[in-house]
Amino acid sequence: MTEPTPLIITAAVVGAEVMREHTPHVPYTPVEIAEEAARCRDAGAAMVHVHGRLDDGTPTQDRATFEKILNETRQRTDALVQFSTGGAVWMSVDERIEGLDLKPDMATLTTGTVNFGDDVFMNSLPMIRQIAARQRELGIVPEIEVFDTGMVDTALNLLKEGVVTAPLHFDFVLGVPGAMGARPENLRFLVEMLPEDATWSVAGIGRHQLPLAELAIAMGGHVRVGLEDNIYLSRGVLAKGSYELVERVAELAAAANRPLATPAQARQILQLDR
Ligand code: KMH
Ligand code: ZN
Repeated sequence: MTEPTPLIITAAVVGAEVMREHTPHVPYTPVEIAEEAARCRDAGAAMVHVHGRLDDGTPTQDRATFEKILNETRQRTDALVQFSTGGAVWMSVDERIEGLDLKPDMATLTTGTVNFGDDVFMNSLPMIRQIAARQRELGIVPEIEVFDTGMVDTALNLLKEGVVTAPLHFDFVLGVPGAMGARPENLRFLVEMLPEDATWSVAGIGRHQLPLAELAIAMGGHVRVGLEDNIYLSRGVLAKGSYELVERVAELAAAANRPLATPAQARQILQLDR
């Protein structure tokens, strides 16, 4: 019998939308983010996905903030660090990729424009090409963020053009209002579109987070959880941090006999040293 692929849990500890008014547990400062990253690693995460925040919680992609986040995190944990290049909906591309030269272990690349609640998350083809070119130049492997079906097609077209290189790693972000829904059949459909050598994870938004995580574990994919995407552990119960959501996924993985990937294993599975 073949051994199951170790499960990579990515903890999205802070995004650009969830504020302290929504949950007191969202980290803002680089030290808070790094401490949360370490708790998530202890709970079983191999990677953290991060955005920057000013001390008052305002989203920022400022290079100096990312430098502090990276240094503080690396002092506390061996978790891989993935930078967002999505930032917040109002940011320019130049602003969104300012910190990439700090060489995080990975960085995101959204391959299309999408409604994002009442806003629009803008990613025109020239913008995508600019972000991908910078990542290539710096040797950073992208995680392709997919909010809707056409984004997979675009990624595959960019692969043919050589803008991104195989093997691709996708993260399906399902359940953003205005984007693709978080139905199980949507996940199955997206996975069927992928080339043989691709890897994937799922990030369900809100109440869809843990059910989709359980499905991804069963399907052999990987999982992203955390306060960026969902602030509740169960109905009406706030997670005390992203680490509690990671703990829950670790339990689901144990029940399904999926071992958890270490950061070194995640690096190998995603071929980050290609
Ligand atoms: N904050 C969203 C508009 C990413 O991190 O790459 C975009 C986002 C995607 O969160
Ligand atoms: Zn993000």
